[in-house]
Amino acid sequence: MSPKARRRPLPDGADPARIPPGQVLTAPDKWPLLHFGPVPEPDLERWTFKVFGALGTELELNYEKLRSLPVKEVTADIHCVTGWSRLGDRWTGVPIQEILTRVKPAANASHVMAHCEYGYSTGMPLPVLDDDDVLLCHGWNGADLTVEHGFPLRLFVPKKYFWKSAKWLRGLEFMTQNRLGFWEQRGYHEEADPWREQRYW
Ligand SMILES: Nc1nc2c(c(=O)[nH]1)N[C@H]1C(S)=C(S)[C@@H](COP(=O)(O)O)O[C@H]1N2
Ligand SMILES: [Mo]
Repeated sequence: MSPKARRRPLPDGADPARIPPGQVLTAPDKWPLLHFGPVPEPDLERWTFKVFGALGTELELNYEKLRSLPVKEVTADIHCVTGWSRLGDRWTGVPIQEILTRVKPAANASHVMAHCEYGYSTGMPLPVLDDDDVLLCHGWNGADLTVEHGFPLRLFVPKKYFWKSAKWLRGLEFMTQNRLGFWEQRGYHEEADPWREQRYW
């Protein structure tokens, strides 16, 4: 770790072993905002979330249906590729495995693309998505997400750099081969593991 990576002293109780190389904690009351383009204005009457592609059954949910699905809370750390991390926030949403058991990915489905408002996208191998800590997230520390942070729905994939946690999620596309998402096309690392500092190509 470079000495300048620790500009801020760790708050009491923060475990340095939870901070990946080259990352700095935000102040506890600061959650930075980062996105490309404008913040959408959600229209919950018309909003839909679609799961499509290489599946046994496609699925379309409206907002009410989405919020009627089972939820769980995951306590997890987040790491932005630009260098900030936050530890131990509580993230609430529909466990991805609730969705996977409903849509039944095809045997040859290997990758998933998250599709968002205004064309933002990010992709990952199916086993990255299919994990216990991955959520279709609508809540943070006990309240609904704010619109700026992705309400009504964001993907939450805490083991990867935070650009994989796509805000304003509208669809998941199951694919039989890899495709690059918005930042991946612009030079971000496809694997995005913060512990291996897979930031950019
Ligand atoms: N739809 C959308 N989701 C997005 C982005 C974006 O530009 N558009 N930026 C990503 C990046 S680079 C980061 S670091 C996180 C930031 O989330 P936050 O603003 O809630 O901290 O959102 C990710 N999800
Ligand atoms: Mo980011």
